[in-house]
Amino acid sequence: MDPLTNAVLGLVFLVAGLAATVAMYMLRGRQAISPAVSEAAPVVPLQPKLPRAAAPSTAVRRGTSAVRSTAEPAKKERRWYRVAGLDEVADGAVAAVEAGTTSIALMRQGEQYGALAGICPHQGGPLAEGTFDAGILRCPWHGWGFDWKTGASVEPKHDAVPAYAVETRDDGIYVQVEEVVDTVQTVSDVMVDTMVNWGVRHVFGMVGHSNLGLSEAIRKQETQGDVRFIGVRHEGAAAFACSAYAKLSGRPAACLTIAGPGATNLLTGLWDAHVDRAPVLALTGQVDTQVLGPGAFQEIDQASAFQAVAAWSQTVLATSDHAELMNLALKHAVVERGVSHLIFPDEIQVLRVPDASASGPDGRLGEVGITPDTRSIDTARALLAQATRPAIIVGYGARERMEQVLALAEALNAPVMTTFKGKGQLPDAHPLAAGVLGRSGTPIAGSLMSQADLLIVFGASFAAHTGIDRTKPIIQVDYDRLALGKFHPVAVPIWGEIGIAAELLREGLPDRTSAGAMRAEISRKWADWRAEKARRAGEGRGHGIASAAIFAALSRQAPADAVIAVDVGNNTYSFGRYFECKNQAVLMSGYLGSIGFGLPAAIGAWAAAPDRTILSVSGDGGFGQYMGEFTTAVKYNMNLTHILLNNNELGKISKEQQAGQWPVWQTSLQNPSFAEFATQCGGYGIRVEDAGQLDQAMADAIAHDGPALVEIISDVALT
Ligand SMILES: Cc1ncc(C[n+]2csc(CCOP(=O)(O)OP(=O)(O)O)c2C)c(N)n1
Ligand code: FES
Ligand SMILES: [Mg+2]
Repeated sequence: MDPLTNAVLGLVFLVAGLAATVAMYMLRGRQAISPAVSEAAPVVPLQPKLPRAAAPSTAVRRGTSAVRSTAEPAKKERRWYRVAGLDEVADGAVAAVEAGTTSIALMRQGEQYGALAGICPHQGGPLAEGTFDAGILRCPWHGWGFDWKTGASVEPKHDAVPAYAVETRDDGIYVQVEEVVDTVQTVSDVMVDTMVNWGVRHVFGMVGHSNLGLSEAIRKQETQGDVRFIGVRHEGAAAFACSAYAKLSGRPAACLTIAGPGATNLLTGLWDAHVDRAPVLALTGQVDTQVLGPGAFQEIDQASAFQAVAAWSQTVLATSDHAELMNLALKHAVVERGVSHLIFPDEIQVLRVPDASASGPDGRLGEVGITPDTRSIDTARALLAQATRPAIIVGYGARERMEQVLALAEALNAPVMTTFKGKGQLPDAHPLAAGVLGRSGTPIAGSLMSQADLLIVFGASFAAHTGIDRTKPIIQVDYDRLALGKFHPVAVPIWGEIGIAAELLREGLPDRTSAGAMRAEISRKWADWRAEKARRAGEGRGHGIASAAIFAALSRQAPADAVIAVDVGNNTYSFGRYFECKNQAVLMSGYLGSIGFGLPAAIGAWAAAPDRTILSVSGDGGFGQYMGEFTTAVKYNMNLTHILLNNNELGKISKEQQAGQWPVWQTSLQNPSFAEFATQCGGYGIRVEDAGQLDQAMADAIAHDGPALVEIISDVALT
């Protein structure tokens, strides 16, 4: 080939290759996610986001003009980058370097250099990891060869790879690349912007192959301070973190995954949110629409996989009204208090939509202050007037309305007991507090319920675990009509907002004269129970510390306003029974009852309430499921403390086997030193083998500024 033809051909290959590379690289994130982005100020649920420069109009524009977008050429600029020192690449070698955001295979032959795109045009093989010989760079995957200067394929019919200009300067080797510099918004930009307008401030997840366009939109929002991304080690932790975030704050956070395995990893945590009625937004990547169907790599039918758990699920298409899809996702999550799911095929994420507008929640949600119907209030008042020993049971659904419920309790002089999920909704030191009812509860609550002649139940779901006595007359208040009389008839089902209902019930109550008696009775029962707890705390068989001692110490050491995420197992039952709450918020995997919830939930709680002390409690079995997330806590310097009860056993399962007269089988655990593990992750770890060390160890761990773990050797039999 004569030199002129050679040069012309090289130029053609160069231009064609450049276009391909630019398109390919448009799909890629531009730089690493910065962990140092400042936390956005906490927001009121569903308020528009903080004002910022160049905020898009929140007007809803129906039918975005998305599809006209891709035909428009992106604005590009040529830039030189220093990619290597003068002697960094050995003669005859190829090295992987970066010119800005472009991956380059840099080759050296004598004093000459060649620079080709680092990604093979065949299936994306890493060219810089290939072989370079006699002026030909061969891809390590399937062996395609490319001329090291022009990028032309040495085999007929194969595509060329882009080649770049190289210069040797005094201070090193420079490569010139063409970069996209325009800021035309993408489908992802519009949707993430809309998501932020709905008040979503945190995204938990893992960036990867099929979500990079979406990740880029999140990254951009993060650099503006509007959203924070927390990269986890397992997507299941992202979903649990979102679930806990919503349980604590009432607001949705989002979780982000790739297609296939990333998406399926979310499912346990999403089920937790679904069955406990917590709003969560799941964002999953998907393969290109072009290859949807035949079973491409990592392609699964995500819509079907999420069908049973999602209140609402949609695939984002080129012709979708993108902002509106995000509106609907968040509206369903918030109103139905469940999981919404958006599937983002890869190429749709980066469709350019210059004329589309973001949207938001304005005018899309009604108030939830439902006033109960007067007939049911009148019937309930008549029952209250006759009752001599009414008792109040509060569930998790009443957590935001405790002030009104307690005012009613005071007026009635009624003891107030909580479900396990409602633990902490009133301080145990309150003169009418009777602690937790049921299997993880106190004998105080149990005996006061059995002596009551009327139960007034607010926001509880009548789980078997709580064991609300159905033989008693019951007034039940809930704002979910399906929850009323869910398993059996109740005397008066009241549909309405709990605070409003409690106030209406309080109005016109007859004067109750036995004011002091009930308080004195409750106080006596507490004294008896505390004496019993102290006796149990003193027990020891030389096989570890008794749970009563562990939770007595935690009751002393946990700050009054801490958030405590618990797990599942004997450790959790013991927490329910022995820990005495001040004003702490307790988070749990209630209806799903998944072990492993505790640590990821603490991560979610840390994001939702950065100013509160965050604690989590689990056993060795539960911690083992997501222990990798301790590194996540270290990475983001989360100020949280995990209390780990190590009994070398799936203790609760052993107990179940014994109770069912099965042999105890396969419940022993092979554990590392968890305290050392925490230290090796870069956190603070301490091991406690003696009850006398509990308080100091907990105090030190809680005082530590960053993630801490207290490993307590506990006795499996002393729960
Ligand atoms: C994901 C999941 N797998 C299994 C179970 C069943 N399960 C309930 S408690 C428990 C044992 C937990 O052991 P550990 O965390 O050590 O707590 P311990 O009972 O010893 O305090 C298991 C396996 C579950 N609830 N969730
Ligand atoms: S990916 Fe390079 S030859 Fe196949
Ligand atoms: Mg255990």
